[in-house]
Amino acid sequence: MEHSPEELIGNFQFQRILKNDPKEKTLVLLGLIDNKDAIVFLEKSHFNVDQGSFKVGDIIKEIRLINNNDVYFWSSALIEHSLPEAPSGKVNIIYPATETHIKKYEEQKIHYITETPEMYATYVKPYIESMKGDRIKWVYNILFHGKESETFVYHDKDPDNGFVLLPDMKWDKVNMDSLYLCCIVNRCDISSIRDLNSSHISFLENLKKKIITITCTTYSIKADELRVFVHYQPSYYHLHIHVVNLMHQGLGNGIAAGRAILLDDVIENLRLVSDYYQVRNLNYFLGENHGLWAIEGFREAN
Ligand code: M7G
Repeated sequence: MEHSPEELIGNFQFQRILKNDPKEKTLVLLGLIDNKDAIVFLEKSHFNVDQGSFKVGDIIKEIRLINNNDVYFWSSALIEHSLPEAPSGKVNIIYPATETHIKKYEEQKIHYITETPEMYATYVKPYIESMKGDRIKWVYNILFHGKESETFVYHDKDPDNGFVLLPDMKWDKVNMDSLYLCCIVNRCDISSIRDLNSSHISFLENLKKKIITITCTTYSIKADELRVFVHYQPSYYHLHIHVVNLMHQGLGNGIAAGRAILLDDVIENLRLVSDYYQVRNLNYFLGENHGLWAIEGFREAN
């Protein structure tokens, strides 16, 4: 069942604001489409300026002085988008949205977690198993059912070492400053970094080398301009790697300490200690709406 975004937005009945972030310039709305929950995620694009032909007067439609003092002038303005062909915003829709989706996007208190190997074995691993099914259907659609294949940047079909590299749904595919690719591995036996050990080093090294070479040849960006990382906890438990322009700072918690771990650091840690991710405590932050936070034993063990 395919829907067009126009149709979904046209039928969207607003219910409440889940989150309104002034810094990230994002607004997340909850509503109903055909009596089913739906999430609409709005994000204002940042300025996409063509150095050669840019005239600031062309994009400012109304300017009204608020005040001035000495050499300082501040005004309100109606600003149009910098390049006429560039999108001024991005709209993501999740429909039908599950309770987990709603909770993920909702404003919530966050807590610092020190996850011991025992907490992982007792609470996190069973939680991960329970989250597989439908929650990562989109991953299997990409890997095995040709979904989004028209956008693939690269597809290596080898079942053990292969992967898909494709534009992440966070990227508008236009603005290079916010370049965001997602690399999803074909193998299904690695849910998170907790499953990695030294036997995966060459697999990860090969992955990293290929991701960087392909990204840099496809887009005019250099290797030292990329942030290549994984999340712990990730939202989806199937190994995937985030490949993002370093310039892209507007990612809030997505690139923060306590969530993002550089792929190079993962490899380096495995080189130093073979079972690094099995034996150590992992520190991260977690929203109160996260399924793990709902587990009393997990909260008490923290
Ligand atoms: P994550 O670390 O599991 O969670 O990353 P996060 O979403 O909290 O960052 C999953 C990544 O996959 C994110 O960067 C998502 O934007 C991206 N993503 C999620 N979905 C459902 C899709 C999708 O259907 N298509 C594509 N191309 N990317 C997706």
